[in-house]
Amino acid sequence: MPLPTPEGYRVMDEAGLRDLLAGVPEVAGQLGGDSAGWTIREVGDGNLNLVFIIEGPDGGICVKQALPYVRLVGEGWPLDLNRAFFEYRASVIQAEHCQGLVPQILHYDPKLFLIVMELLSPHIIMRRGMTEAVDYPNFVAQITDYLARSHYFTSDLALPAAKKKAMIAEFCPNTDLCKITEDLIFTHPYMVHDLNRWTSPQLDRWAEAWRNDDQLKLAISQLKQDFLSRAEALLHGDMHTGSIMVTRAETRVIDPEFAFVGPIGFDVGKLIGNLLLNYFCHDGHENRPGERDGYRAWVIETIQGVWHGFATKFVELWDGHRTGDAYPSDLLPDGSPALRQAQAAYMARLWNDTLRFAGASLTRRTLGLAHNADLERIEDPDRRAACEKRVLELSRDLLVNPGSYATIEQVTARAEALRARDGA
Ligand code: SR1
Ligand code: MG
Repeated sequence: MPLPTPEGYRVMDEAGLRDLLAGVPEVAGQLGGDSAGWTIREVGDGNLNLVFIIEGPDGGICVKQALPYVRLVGEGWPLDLNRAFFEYRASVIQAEHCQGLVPQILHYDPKLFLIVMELLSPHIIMRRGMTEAVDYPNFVAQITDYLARSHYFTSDLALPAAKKKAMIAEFCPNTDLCKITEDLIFTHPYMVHDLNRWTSPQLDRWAEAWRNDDQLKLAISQLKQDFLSRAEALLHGDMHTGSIMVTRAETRVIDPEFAFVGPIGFDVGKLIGNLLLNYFCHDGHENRPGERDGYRAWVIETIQGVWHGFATKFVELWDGHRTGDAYPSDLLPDGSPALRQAQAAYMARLWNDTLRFAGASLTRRTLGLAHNADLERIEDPDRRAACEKRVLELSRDLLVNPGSYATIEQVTARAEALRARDGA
């Protein structure tokens, strides 16, 4: 029995898409020529959706359609089609604040749960580039603009309370996608669960240790509570290097289908966690020890730059755009010591959140369902497991002892020390 879907919904194929797009003048105009001559390819290799690239004589576009189930798992895991709507809405909001850093949306079809957007070319998924040790000189400057602006301008620091509450209400129903995160990141890797997987038998004892570690289970449960309850700003919701497309000059953040109003540190921490994971993966890819030392140094610099750039820009926005209802200037005048104190406390909490969410993302990519190509592409399981053990060790420390890291340099130093200790 196929899964029930709303009237008017059908899974798109080449012919259906050709007809549909031919009927949307602004899209057909962008492709040019006769629709019969357009080339259409399904290229989706993500966990959830169909993705098509359509090319005509005048240009190309990208189409993303939600399936009524999790593509990675199949029809046994039904999934709300409305995620396409949340992605569309988040994309529109983010484009207001982060122009040039997100793909342009050309059309949304509410019956087909289908988004037509700008084709990013020659951009590639950043994770692919980073797994092959490609550096991106403009990445830090651009991603920190995105992180600071998308979060600041959707927070209570910039928005009046009524607008902020309306935004919370709009994204609140994205419960299916939040539930994926709640389960896959904050719960399953710390218990016995059919969906978990890891490099076995090398990591069997590590997975068991994670399940028996009360301190760790308390830390991840407290973090889950923060994720569930802290409505700070509109989040991307899946902010990792697989959700970023790059050239050496440009950065674009894609795929905000997990968007909801939550703790800012979740996005920042997830990105930093994924960069840390990439740092560790190169021991499994290099042809001779040390071959990728230069690249590792770039990754470390990038991790540091992401935190510093984000934190600096966020506070600058706060100083320059005090348009929200939180921390009113009537009580805390511009430039006053009291405002500085409020900012320092806010950023200290965000830092602590960032560390813990980074830690959580490291464990979920090693012991949970969805792994990262950075590590998955290491063919030799012994070499892969050696990298994964360092990932897990750092993960636990960030989750359980975030207070022992005062600076991002201390985090990267710890990552470097783990490699050095193992003689990597
Ligand atoms: C079943 S979806 C698995 C993961 O893919 C997405 O990229 C999210 O990270 C999600 O947790
Ligand atoms: Mg995605």
